[in-house]
Amino acid sequence: MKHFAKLAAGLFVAASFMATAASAQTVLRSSDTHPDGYPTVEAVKYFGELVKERTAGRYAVDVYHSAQLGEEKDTIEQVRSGVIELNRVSMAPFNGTVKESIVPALPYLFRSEEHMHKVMDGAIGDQIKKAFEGAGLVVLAYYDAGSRSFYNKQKPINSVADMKGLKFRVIQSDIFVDMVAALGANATPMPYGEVYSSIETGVIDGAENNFPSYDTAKHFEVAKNFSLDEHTILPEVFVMNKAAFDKLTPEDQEIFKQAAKDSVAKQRELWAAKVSESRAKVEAAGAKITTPDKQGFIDAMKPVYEKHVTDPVLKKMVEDVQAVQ
Ligand code: GTR
Repeated sequence: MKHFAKLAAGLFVAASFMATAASAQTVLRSSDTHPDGYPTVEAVKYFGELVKERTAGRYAVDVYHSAQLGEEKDTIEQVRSGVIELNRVSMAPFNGTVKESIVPALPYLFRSEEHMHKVMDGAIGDQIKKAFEGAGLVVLAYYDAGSRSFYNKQKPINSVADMKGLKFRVIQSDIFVDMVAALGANATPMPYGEVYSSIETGVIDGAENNFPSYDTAKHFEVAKNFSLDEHTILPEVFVMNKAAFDKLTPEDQEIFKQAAKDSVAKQRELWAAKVSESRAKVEAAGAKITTPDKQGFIDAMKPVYEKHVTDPVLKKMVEDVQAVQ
C-alpha cells in the first residue's frame, strides 16, 4: 500500500513536470512529512507564492505534504541527488552528514527559543549554512519547531529516575540515541510514520516531539503522559538542491532567498499559534502534562557532550553559542 502511494506520487511528479514544460514554468517540488495546514507546510507554500509572484510566474512550488514522497531520511537523499529540488526537514537527520548540524541538536544548549533565534539568525547560523553546501544543499531558511519533550504510555515522568527502562522512539540521529541512554532509557530511531503504530502495539513506550507534532501525528491518543522536559530546541531546515539553486540567475537567487526570509516571519507566527492550539487540544483529549525537574536532565547530558563535541570546530561553535546573549 505504501509503495503504491509512493508510485502514485512519483507519477504525479512526472505529470506536473510535463505540465511545466508546456506552460514554460518551472515547478519545483518540495517535500514535508507533516500534513497540509501544518506551519512548515504553510510556510513553504507561502514561499512558493512569493517566488511565483516575484518571478512573474516563471517559477512555482508544489508542496508534497504528509510524507507523500517518503519518510524524511529518504527525501533528504532525493533532494541531495536532485530528484526533488526542495525539502523541509528537521536539522537532526543531518547530524551524521553535516558535522556542524550537530550543534543545534545538542540537548539543553539553547537557553530559550529567543536564544536559538539569535544564534541561527547570526554568524553561527551562517556557518551551518556554509557547511550544508558541502552536502550539496543550500539552506534557504531555518524554521521554528519549539522544544522537544518525552511522552509515553506507561507513567508520568517527574524526574530522570522515572525514565529508567522506558523505550522511546527518537528522531534519526545518534545524539538523540545517546541522550536517551544517558537518561537510563532505551532509544530506537525509526521513521516518523511508524511511531503511532509502534506505540500502539507496544514495540516502544513513547517518543519525543513538540506539541504540534504530538497532536497532528495523533501520538497523544496512544501515549498520554507528556513530560515537559524540553530537551532540545531543534530548528527545522528548508533546503534546496545546490545544483538547482546554482542554475538560477543571480537575480532569481536573490528572489528565492528573500522569499525564504519572508516565509520565516510567517512560519514563526503560525508556529506560535499552533503550539497553543495543539497543547489545548491534547489536554482536552486527556493528555497529562508534567513539568519534571530539568536540572537532573541537564546534568545527565555530560556524556553526550563528551562523546559528540570532541572536534575542535564543534567545541568552538558550542562556546560561541553559549556566549550569545
Ligand atoms: C517533527 C519535525 C519533523 C520530523 C519529526 C520527527 O518535529 O517537524 O520534520 O523530524 O519531528 O520526529 O521525525
